[in-house]
Amino acid sequence: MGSFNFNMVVFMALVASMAFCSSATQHIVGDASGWVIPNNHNLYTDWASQRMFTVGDSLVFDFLTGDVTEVSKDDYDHCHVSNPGSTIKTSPAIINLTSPGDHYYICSLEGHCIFHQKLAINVVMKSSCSK
Ligand SMILES: [Cu+2]
Repeated sequence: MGSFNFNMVVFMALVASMAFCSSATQHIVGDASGWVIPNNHNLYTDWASQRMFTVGDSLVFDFLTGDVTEVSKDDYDHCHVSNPGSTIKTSPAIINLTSPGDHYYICSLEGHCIFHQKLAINVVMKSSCSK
C-alpha cells in the first residue's frame, strides 16, 4: 500500500510537470490585423517568421469576411483549393496544431490569396522540457 501511494505521488508530480512544460500557445494570426488581405504583402510571412509553432499550440484566425482553408503546399503556391472540405467559415477559427511539419492556410475567396492572404508555418515537436 505504501509503495502504491508513493507511485501515485510520483505520477501526479510527473503529470503536473508535463502540464507546466507544455504550456500551449494560442497564436493570433496577424496580431491586431487579423486575417485579411494585408496592406503589407509580407504581413503573414513576417508574422510567422517571428514565432515558434509547437505541437499542441493553436492558431486563431479572426476575420470579418472570407474563410480559412488548410491546403497543400502546391495549392498554397498556386492559390488553389483541391480540398474544399477543410474550409472554416466562422470566425474566430481556431485550429489546433496536432502534427509537426509544414502547414499551409489560405482564404479561398476569389482574389484574396493571390493578394497575400495566405499563411505558411512550420510546426515542431513539443520540447522535452529538459532545462
Ligand atoms: Cu479573404
